[in-house]
Amino acid sequence: MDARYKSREIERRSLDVDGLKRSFLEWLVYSVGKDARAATRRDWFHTVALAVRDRLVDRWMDTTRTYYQQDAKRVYYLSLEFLIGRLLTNSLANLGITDQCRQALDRIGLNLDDVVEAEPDAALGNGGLGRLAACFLDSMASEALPGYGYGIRYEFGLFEQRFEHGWQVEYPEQWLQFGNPWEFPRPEVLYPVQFYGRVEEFRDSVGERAYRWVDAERVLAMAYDTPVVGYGGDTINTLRLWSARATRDFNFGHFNDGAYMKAVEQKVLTENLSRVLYPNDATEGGKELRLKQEYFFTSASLQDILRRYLQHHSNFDSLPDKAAIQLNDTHPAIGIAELMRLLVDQHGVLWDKAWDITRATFSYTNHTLLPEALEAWPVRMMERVLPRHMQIIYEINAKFLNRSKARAAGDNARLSRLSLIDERGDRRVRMGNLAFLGSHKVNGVSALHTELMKQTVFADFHAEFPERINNKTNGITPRRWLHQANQPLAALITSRIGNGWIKDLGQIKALAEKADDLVFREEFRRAKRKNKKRLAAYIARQTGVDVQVDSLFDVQVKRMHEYKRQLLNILQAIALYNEMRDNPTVSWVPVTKIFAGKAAPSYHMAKLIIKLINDVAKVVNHDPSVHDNLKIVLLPNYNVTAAEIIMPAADLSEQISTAGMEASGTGNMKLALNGALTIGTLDGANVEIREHVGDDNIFIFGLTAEEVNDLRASGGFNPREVIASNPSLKRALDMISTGVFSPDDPHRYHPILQALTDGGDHFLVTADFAEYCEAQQEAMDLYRDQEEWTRKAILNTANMGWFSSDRTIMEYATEIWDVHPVKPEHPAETEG
Ligand code: D6G
Repeated sequence: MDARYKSREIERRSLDVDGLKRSFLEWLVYSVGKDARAATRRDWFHTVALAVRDRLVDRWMDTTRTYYQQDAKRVYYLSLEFLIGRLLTNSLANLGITDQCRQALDRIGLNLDDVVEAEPDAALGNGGLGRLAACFLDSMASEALPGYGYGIRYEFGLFEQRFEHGWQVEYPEQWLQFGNPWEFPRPEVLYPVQFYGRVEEFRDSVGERAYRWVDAERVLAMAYDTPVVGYGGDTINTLRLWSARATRDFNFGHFNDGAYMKAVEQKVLTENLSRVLYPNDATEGGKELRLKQEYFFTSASLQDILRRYLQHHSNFDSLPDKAAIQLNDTHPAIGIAELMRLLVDQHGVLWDKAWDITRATFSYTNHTLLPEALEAWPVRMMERVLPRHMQIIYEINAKFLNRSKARAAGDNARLSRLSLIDERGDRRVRMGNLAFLGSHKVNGVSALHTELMKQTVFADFHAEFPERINNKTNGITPRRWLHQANQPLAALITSRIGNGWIKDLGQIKALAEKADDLVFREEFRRAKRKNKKRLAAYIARQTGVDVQVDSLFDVQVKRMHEYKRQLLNILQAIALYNEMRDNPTVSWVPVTKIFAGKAAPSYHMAKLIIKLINDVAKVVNHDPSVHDNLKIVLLPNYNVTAAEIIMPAADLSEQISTAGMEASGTGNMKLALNGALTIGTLDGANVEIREHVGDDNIFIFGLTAEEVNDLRASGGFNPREVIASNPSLKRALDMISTGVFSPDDPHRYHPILQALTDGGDHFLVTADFAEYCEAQQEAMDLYRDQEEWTRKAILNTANMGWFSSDRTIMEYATEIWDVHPVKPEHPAETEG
């Protein structure tokens, strides 16, 4: 090879400061096409990202090649959402070249932190479910598991949230506007995906009845690959996202004048399929485009999975030994009917055999018990959009109900609950039931949630298949959520126990004994204070509000939803505000209430609660009589990047959902790992967090899931009585209803007050109010004793090791997928 090329090839791999610097300068000129004088911050971001990307491509190829060579069993994580956030910091840290990169940029006169700021936040998800998928990708790569993510390359991610006069207003999030240096377009990886049309019956070559789907509309799914760097950079997996492309017919057909414009219009409409992420955190049923998105990415992914499998195999017998497909919620559940279609209609596999293969390949994660959030597609829509799948679903259902009939012994109500079709009203396909039936394992995402699944939504299925439901408590990646997001604390931990915790978070337990060490406590506090200063500056930039760094940072960040009860939090804030005004001579613990979160654009109640928080903040923050002892801020546009600033700075973590309604939560884990004390109900993973951090280091209050259930069932709950008997609650509500916070529109909050009274207070805000205020008081009292508070904060960090997504993912790998770590071979490196 020409020496010039050889040296460039080596340089592409070089991880030292000089090599990086030379690459940066070269990339800026030859790929970004700018010279240093004219380069913007964004140009530098693209330059650095491309140079870093160079350094992982070889290992990416090696990883893929090793999987092929060993014909390893792969796991395919199908998810409609991947909330990955920015990738530069993550790639640098996982490759272990953050410091080198910082120095290389230094030598060019640039600051890495500024460059990082130019990266858009990839918000291809709504909240917990999508962020979980992103943490799982990180953990699979870090645990050397052959894992692939499959999803949609939305052109517009989750909307950008701004506040205008305190109201949420949505703007498009154009994350791809300036290009995405991390992705590799694969225009040759194209699969046809069909919609509509009809099903034709015919006799196959041996005279058997067979079906084909004809007269359908075709869309092409085109792949974009993003490398997923595991910690240490040894394993680099693939996230494959699909983008919709019109078929070539649109481009090359012969049209007369009118038809030409129509055809181009049609092309645009077709490609709308991957244009935008649905901004709902609980599915809004009945939207045809959503059904098409789900089928689009699922079908393309399955075709790709079978194509890869067939490179090594000539029949489908060992598909379950080579591929595990995980359904992240019911969004890809149509995949069960699709795999049946591909196996039976396209590859001639017999029905019963295809069904065994399908069930052995799929597994399903349930994320919610809320009945309104369980997907159910109108039969009429399914028949029109996916006619062959509807037939297949009927067939699966008929066989299943036939089998169950004998056991049901005339219990028709039970049979109709087990059915894949909800026959009440306009008939609907229950995607949860399909996912359950077509999977060999079904899991919940926290111990409590899994128990409740057995007792509620899937009680009948659980009786039918008692081995199928299992629990996999969610986790978070310690790389992004501690090592990268909280550098002051990460450095302190490493200085005491080494850096083994980054890969094996269980090691963090060793910090527990340092909780009694005065010097360590002082340093722990100093790290927290640094993070709080950073957040305070961010708050000032975003909202114009100055907050005291030494106040108690009380944080509730998550989607705006009635069951998450931001309303309970703001009511307590009003009560505290009143107390402070009534007792001006008391020396109050200064408190900063920090909220952030988006509401689904059509969720009026959640949007009204946003407005209420902003209205209350305006009054409280400008009232000199509380002497800055209380500040309330609602940060706009909560996303992964904002979370990385907020999580490390929190003192108190609000996890106050109505018990039984939050499946797991992962924000609760991020905050506790970063040394926040939780104030929470016994809901979701809070239950397990309490078990790990200990009862003394968490503030638990409120009704339990069982009590909530009993209270609702008894019908005896009267919120008006509760309000009447609690003067501080009554006063807070009176202030809202008389327009103290909305003088321009005193009736603005009528719907909220109505829901809390005549509406029966479904989320039991009033029922939990008194205990919540007591728990808040306890937290404030404890905060006065900084030594004791810090001790408990350290014990939180030290005891959160179990909540690493590495632990979660290894449980999936061994108990559901039967997938094992594969160490990639790196021939170029071993050749020297
Ligand atoms: C990823 C990684 C790359 C590989 C490509 C195709 O982009 O190394 O060549 O996937 O892999 P298969 O989809 O053919 O397995």
